[in-house]
Amino acid sequence: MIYKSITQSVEKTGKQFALLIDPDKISGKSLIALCRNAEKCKTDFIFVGGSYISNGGFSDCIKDIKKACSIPVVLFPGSVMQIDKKADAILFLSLISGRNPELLIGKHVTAAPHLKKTRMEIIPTGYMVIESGRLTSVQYISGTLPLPHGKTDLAAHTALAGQMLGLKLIYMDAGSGAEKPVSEAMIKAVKNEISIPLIVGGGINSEAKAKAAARAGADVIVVGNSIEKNPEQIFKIAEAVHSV
Ligand code: 1GP
Repeated sequence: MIYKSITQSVEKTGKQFALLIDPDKISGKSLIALCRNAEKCKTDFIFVGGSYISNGGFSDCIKDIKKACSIPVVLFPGSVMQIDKKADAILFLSLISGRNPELLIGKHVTAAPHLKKTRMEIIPTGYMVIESGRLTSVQYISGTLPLPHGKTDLAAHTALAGQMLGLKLIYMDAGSGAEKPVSEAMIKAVKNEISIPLIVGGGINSEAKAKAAARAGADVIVVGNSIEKNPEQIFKIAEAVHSV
């Protein structure tokens, strides 16, 4: 269902907006208020997860989101601990920009039997971490080198290899709070090379950056940090993405 909604939107050259919620950073009344606003501005998905989550409120966070709105919840897991059967789908991430076998297949073996018991939609996703100006949590936690910011060919060929391996989505991420988002040149190069949908996130903190990423070819734009700091910004970002 979720994957179908992405491919249908791509067919119509529509752009979708995903709000990323890190359960460590927001909870209670502010989370509920944010979800209600997300619904008002027709947010397409709520992604939940992060490369490092330290508190135990993951499951409660999803419960609260589900109570507050009817936007599909998609897990964006930083670890096997971030699986919750109340979610609608999971981005089953393989870190194809890195060379760490645990994140290419290892953790997946541990997660697979748990996922089989749930009814959630599994979306095989090629996850690419892109250099962003400074060390981000995802680089540190994954112990992998990001793909260099200016190496557009390498990014395009990595994404193409992911598609040839049968992955259904590519997610290019500069990392949460990145200084520089993924460049428009890299988004264009990757989009030209693949025929599966492209998600882009990390360091997108203005309407202009959201719009630029969508215009360059991103099909789904993810914003976390910036909206966490300024929740009212969600209206402008959603509008910027949907109007491309
Ligand atoms: C990070 O792509 C996401 O994994 C979103 O990044 O928090 O910088 O918006 P921000």
